[in-house]
Amino acid sequence: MARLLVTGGASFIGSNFVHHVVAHTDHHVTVLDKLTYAGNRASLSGQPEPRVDFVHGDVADADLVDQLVESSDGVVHFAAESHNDNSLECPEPFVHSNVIGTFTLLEAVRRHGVRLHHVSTDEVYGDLALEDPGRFTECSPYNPSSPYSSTKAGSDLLVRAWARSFGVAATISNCSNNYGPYQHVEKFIPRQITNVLRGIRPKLYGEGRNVRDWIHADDHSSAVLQILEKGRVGETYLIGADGEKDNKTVIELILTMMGQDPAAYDHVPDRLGHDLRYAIDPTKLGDELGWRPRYRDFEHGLAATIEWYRDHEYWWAPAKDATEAFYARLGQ
Ligand code: NAD
Ligand code: TDX
Repeated sequence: MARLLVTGGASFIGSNFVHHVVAHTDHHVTVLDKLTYAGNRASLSGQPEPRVDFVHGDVADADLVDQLVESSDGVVHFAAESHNDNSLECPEPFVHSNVIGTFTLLEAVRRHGVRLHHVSTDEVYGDLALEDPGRFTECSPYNPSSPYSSTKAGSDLLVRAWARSFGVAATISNCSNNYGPYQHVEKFIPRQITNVLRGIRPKLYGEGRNVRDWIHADDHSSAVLQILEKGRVGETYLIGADGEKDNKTVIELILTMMGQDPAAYDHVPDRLGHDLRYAIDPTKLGDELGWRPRYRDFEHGLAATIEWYRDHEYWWAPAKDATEAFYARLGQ
């Protein structure tokens, strides 16, 4: 049995990963999470107590991180500010958590010789043209657009430098857009589902031709666990599940699946610098580690996600009003 430290384990994807590790391994998990507006302890409820410990703290707190890393066999790093729209309004917490937080963790794993898996995003590569047949690969050049993606790019580059110069045993993954249970209502899919549940019209940025490459959070978790267990140290792996869809298609699908008129949504002003298209080529992960996604049918996964939000209003309702007030200030 290994002792895993999971930073940001109360997040959407981090909590999914903790559930996945508890179900599929005998590892012990210590979660380190600051419980920002995006963190939610309720996302970890139902975990058997001896398997998961929770530490409330900041990944940029060097003393705390040193102590936790020293008593771990491996670290999986999810903690981050993750929302592009917030980063355009107020970038400072992104620099703190994503850059300083990753630096702090790297110094600790370097001191204690502990393996690190760094969880990152395909947004570090910028965007692709809508008509471009290409997809991102591990060799794509870094070209981030937003304060969020630039701080994630910065954190990836720190990990690469600490691996090369100091021999830190690190891997990196860059994944596409996740969906599934426990995602904050600020994000595209849960925002529209909970809008419909509240009788608010869904909101589409601009014309909605932007393409995202959707993957279920459970598939992201299984990929991260495989990279941690079998991935080659020093390597980057892209994670994706061939899920390209434009935003207009997704919003109309949500409305239809929820029994509404598919045209009953509003066009709102576009995001600044809005990336056009993300698309992942996951060949390396499949060929080297044999990873395959389990959720191959987006509509099936979306239907289950809609049901989850219907059944878990207690989980999302406390954040809904503040989120919509934020968007109202932006006119979105
Ligand atoms: P989220 O916004 O749901 O949660 C972020 C979590 O990090 C929260 O629990 C928050 O409390 C914690 N946190 C923030 N700053 C912290 C700090 N300084 N110290 C400790 N904890 C802190 O995030 P998410 O969408 O689940 O994303 C998790 C990770 O996965 C991020 O690193 C993100 O960049 C990456 N990622 C997300 C997606 C996606 O589609 N959401 C895709 C690819 C990669
Ligand atoms: O109300 C909305 N209407 C809308 O059209 C919202 C919230 C979003 N959008 C659009 C913007 C994007 O094209 O939907 C798309 C998805 O938006 P987000 O959910 O904000 O995700 P995105 O900006 O693509 O980034 C996500 O995927 C990569 C995560 O938030 C990042 O953390 C991850 O790195």
